[in-house]
Amino acid sequence: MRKQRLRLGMIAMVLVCGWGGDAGLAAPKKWDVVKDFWWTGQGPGEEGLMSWRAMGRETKPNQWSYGTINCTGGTPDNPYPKQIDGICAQADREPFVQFSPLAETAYNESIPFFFYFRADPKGSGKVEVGYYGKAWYELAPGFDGEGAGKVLAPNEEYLYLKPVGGGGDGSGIDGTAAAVKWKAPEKGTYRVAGEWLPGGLKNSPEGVNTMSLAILSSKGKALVPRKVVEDDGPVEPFDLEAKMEKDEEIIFVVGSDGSARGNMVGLKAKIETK
Ligand SMILES: [Ca+2]
Ligand SMILES: [Ca+2]
Repeated sequence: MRKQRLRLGMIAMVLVCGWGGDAGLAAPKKWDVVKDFWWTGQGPGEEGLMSWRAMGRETKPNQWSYGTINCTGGTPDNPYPKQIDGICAQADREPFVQFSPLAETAYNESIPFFFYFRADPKGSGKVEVGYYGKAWYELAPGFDGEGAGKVLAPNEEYLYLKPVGGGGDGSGIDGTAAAVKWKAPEKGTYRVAGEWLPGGLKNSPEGVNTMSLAILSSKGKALVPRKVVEDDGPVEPFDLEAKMEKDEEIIFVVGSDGSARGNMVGLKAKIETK
């Protein structure tokens, strides 16, 4: 009787622990566009960096990077597209420009926000990507609209992306976009899930403003094709599997859709190994 109980106990232990302790499935590796956001810049007197560190946030580069995609360049024989789409992300065109840590940063204590930015050479505005502590005014994603109330303080859910605004005639610069990249550490299949949160101002007297969204791979594939959304529109969820080579990148892109006003979008994204 006692022997049998011992044997049952052994079987139960094996079922729970598995042989050798680590014989179970490897835990998936996970990345989060907001929790992993790294910022090395500094405000006046380095206060920005001190505040960032006090929040326990990342300061070292990791799988994520932040910058702009210029899809509008090229030559007449070999033009880039004027809109964000797969070809923008092809490595041989090298349209992506990463923000320079330290040189292109902005910080505000009261929100707080911690941004990277790059001024458009044509003087039509700045591309911005960053962390924002809360939705601080009516244009910020999550302040109102159909995503209302989703961005609490502190904001642990959404990164902020703003493409360059309209300049001159305000047209044809959808392809001067804000971009967030994630580089696959190894070959494999990854699940990419999250949502876009359109900001801006609905029912503006200036009319309806729109923005464009896409998720691309550095091989030129559109993992989620370009889609146009309106100011303060509903959240746009995504949930996909991507087969990636080592060092291939997933690129989250926001374009202006050729118009100037607002053009702010929040991004929530989690990536994990399958
Ligand atoms: Ca709004
Ligand atoms: Ca627009």
